[in-house]
Amino acid sequence: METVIDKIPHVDVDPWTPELIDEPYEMHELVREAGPVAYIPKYDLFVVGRHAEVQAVLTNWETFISSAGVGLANFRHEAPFRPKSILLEADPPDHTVVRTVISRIMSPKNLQQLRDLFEAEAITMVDRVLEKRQVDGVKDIAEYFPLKVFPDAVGLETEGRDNLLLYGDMVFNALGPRNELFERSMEKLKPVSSWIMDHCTREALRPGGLGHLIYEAADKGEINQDQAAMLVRSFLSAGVDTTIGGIANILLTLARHPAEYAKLHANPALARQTFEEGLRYESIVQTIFRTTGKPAEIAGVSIDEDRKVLTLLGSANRDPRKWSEPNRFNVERNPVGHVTFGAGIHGCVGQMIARMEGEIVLRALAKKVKRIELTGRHKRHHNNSLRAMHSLPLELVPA
Ligand code: OVM
Repeated sequence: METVIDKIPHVDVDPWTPELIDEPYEMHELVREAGPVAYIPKYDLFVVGRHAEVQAVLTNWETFISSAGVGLANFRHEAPFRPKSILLEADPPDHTVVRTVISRIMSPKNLQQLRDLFEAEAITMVDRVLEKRQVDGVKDIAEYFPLKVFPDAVGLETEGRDNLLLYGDMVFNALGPRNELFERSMEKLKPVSSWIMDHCTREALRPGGLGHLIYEAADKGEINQDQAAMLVRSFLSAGVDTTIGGIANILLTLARHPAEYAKLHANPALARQTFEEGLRYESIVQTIFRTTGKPAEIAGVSIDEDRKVLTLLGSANRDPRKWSEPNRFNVERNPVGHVTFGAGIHGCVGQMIARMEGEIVLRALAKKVKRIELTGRHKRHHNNSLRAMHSLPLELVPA
């Protein structure tokens, strides 16, 4: 019998090879131009790369569910590598309860109280990197800043924070296939995940921090103690590698676009929209999946229940059907509608703190750095779903 798979375009690609992780944009174009929905034979997978369909899938949580996992693994048939996230890997009504709590903790009012602290840290950091002049944009800026301010805000001790990097790498690798990248990042699974879980307890969290606020919600009976620990785990899973990658990517992009950096330097008030355009231009999260929880339809194509659908976020962000000159980095563009933070009920709950971190770093740089020059080749850090960086040799020219 002919099935829908025979009727839609097939794209014979493996998005998780080192080559395509390094440089995904031609593959994105191939997927987008093949059709609104295509099929990847190697993984027996449906894929959407156009903005409209990515948006449609992500905003239809009744059909495209998260509780069967948001990676390639289908939790109806395969065990997750760790206990499921009660936030990321859940559907309403369970999801709604915990999302409400965590949304309130990440409210603009709470985040505003962190702003002065973040700004002071950024200024100190920029003064230090300007003194060195030759820096690694990854180690000295992109990793340094989020690894300082975010765990501080959550209320975590300083000791052992490198575990956060290793854990984030695992969590995001686990969204892809069980390939060598996944296996290698899992080698330290036991010590790293026990460090993480030990730091999700009430006792590990400074009173007044964002982590402790989760336990206060438990004290009020909104969630239970186990859920509180799991929500802290969500902070520690999603809050570090993501912002690090976002900052690394915008540093590389600015170094490659000196005229755009000059605009930012002339007008540091462009910091927030520059970071936003950076998020569109190089989406830090590249791939996220849904599973059809019932028979579904995408752009007129019928898809059976219990199928995995891959949404290519970085591709949607450069879809010419949505954006004019999508491959041009333009700090004066207003990139509303990019899907780097996803969309719908699972849209990134940390997006406001992420934007705040990016904006503050860029403004501090813009004020004191005249030019950002690439002094060598950057190296990507390969991860199954993050567009991450290993190193970025830069010279910072003082103003
Ligand atoms: C989590 C979580 C949330 C968002 C992203 C993420 C894949 C994890 O709840 O653990 O990384």
